[in-house]
Amino acid sequence: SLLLAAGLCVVGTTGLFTVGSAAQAADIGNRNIRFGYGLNEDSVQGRATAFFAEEVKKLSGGKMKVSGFGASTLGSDMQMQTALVGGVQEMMVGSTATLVGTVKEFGVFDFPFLFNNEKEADAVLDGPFGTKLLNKLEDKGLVALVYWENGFRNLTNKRRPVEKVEDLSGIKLRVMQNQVALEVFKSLGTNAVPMPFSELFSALETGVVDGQENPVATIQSSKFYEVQPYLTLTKHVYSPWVVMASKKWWDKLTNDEKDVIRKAAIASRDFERKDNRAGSEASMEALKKAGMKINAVSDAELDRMRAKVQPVIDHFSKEYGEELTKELMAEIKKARG
Ligand code: TF8
Repeated sequence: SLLLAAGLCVVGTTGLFTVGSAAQAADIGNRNIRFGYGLNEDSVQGRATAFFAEEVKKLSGGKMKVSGFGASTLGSDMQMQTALVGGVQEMMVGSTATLVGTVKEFGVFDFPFLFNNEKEADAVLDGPFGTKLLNKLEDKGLVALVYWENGFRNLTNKRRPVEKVEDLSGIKLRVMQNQVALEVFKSLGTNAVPMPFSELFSALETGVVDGQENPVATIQSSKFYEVQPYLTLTKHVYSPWVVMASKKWWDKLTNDEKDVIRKAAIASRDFERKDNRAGSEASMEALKKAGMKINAVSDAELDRMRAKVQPVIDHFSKEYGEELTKELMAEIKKARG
């Protein structure tokens, strides 16, 4: 065992990453990190936050401790963003949709039918386009680290199965809090109501709204099946999440501490996307079992929806600058190969 210890020691000092020794040599102090998220603990966000916490612990030799706070217990996305900017909360994950008030260009990710599949989304988000948008947050007091996947959104409601665009007419639909989402769902004929996610379950339960849209994983983990009989598989938009740190806090970290957070964030991204993708089939099964009536929408009807929302996309493309949308489209084309 003496030999073994010596061996480990050699590995440690030659720079190969052995946890204890590398972390000890590095400039890492004791840090408590509050990490907030909106979904329940038993959700993709909860699992990925636990994974991130474990990675940070490993990479810091146990010195940096991440505590996860789920179910919006630290506030809605926007409240958490404010807390990060003010330096009174260290980290969070939240929707790009709620960042549009801070960096308006994030609104492009609320354009319906932008990505055809996850591969395209990964390439664009992790590539120069996605990175450029993340970097815009730094001036606003937020250090954005990686994108996690929320995923392709589908529609639930308590009124009727949605088979064609006309079926959306007059449905009181909760939408995420930005202009793009609002105008998109108005153009589809719904009575769109912007609302933070933290208020959504009770709004569905009490009938303040008839429906909402989110990926199947969230429909399951947030128990929307308890109050929503109809699920329509529209995959109308792909939503990313962003893992962020408070810049006020970040600026006080040593380079080695920043390195730990960055590495753990990248590992958590890969874990979360895998987990989300592996789980969506099971979520569908669970929703069926829970009694939801699930229907798909024909391609012809999806095309009609596309046509209805196109003027909204055109409008906001102009607002963000045609350059930006051109760049985005070029990146998507590249990803399509
Ligand atoms: C929404 C989003 C949320 C997530 C979560 C709170 O509908 O999809 O589910 O952003 O982080 O508001």
